[in-house]
Amino acid sequence: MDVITIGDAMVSMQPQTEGPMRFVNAFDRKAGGAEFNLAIGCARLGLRTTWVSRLGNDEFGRFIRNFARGEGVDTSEVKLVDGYPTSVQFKEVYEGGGGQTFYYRSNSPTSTLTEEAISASIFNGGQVLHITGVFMALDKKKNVPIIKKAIRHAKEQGLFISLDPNIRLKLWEKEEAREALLDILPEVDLLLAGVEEAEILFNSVDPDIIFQKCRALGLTSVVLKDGENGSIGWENGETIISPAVKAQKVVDTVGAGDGFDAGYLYSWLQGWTLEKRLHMANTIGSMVVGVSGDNEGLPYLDEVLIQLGEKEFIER
Ligand code: KDG
Repeated sequence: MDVITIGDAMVSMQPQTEGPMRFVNAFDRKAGGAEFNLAIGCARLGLRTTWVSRLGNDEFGRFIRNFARGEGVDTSEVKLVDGYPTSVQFKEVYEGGGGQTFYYRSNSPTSTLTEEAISASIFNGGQVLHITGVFMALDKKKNVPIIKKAIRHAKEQGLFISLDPNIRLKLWEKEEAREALLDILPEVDLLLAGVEEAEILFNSVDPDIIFQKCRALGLTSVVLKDGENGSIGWENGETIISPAVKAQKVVDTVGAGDGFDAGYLYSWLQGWTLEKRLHMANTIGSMVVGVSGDNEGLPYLDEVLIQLGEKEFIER
């Protein structure tokens, strides 16, 4: 496998109209979840990707598992469990692509994912373990040890550890997130954080201070994602500012960060320069926001190459 990730997924009810949810009468049934989106993004780029999860043994669970399978994600570590209905999120979307999410996931099927399920064999032949704060936030007490075990196995087998804090303040308090994530960071090689998340973690918005603090924790690479302002990368003392790639349109910003991460990991695995990796990641982020849904806008490799001007677009 190229990339292995662990986390929850939900049925995502995407509103057909903009504005407050209390006035929305029709939704499209889609699927979402930070680690799930990342797995789809990686698979669409051609990476061999494993997603470790638990879903309800119900129609929604089957829908999500089949969706992931259809995208070519390895779901051999996704089990459908009885007694825990598949989680659901309802989204509110406003003009300009922003909005908010309402979660119905307090008893997520991933409650049944235990440390024992994280065997060393999951990481055999893998290259990257990607983890995010969402899974940790769902049950800090149980899931942080799971993540630590996954990191231990992954490191023993030489995998690169990537972390996106993905701090969801509807799932945990800033202080809790900070404490848990800072505890994990010394085990991580690459941090892919939004600027607001970096501020929560490091009490600073100054990239140099953030990079210094990360270096002190032993990280070798840090990327700060700043949405429509682009991103800044730091690796082994080198800092690169990568300007934003302008989105053709912005209809739904959810999932852009996961697309960014998938693009970054893909290009890291290709051995591309930091500058090229950031540009690839920014480009994918800009493509994701143009499509409604958490992962529908994640591009296939050919589509990004066309966007990057590296492949010709033939209309007909
Ligand atoms: O990163 C996007 C995801 O966060 C979204 O698909 C679902 O909010 C979500 C979550 O908590 O995973």
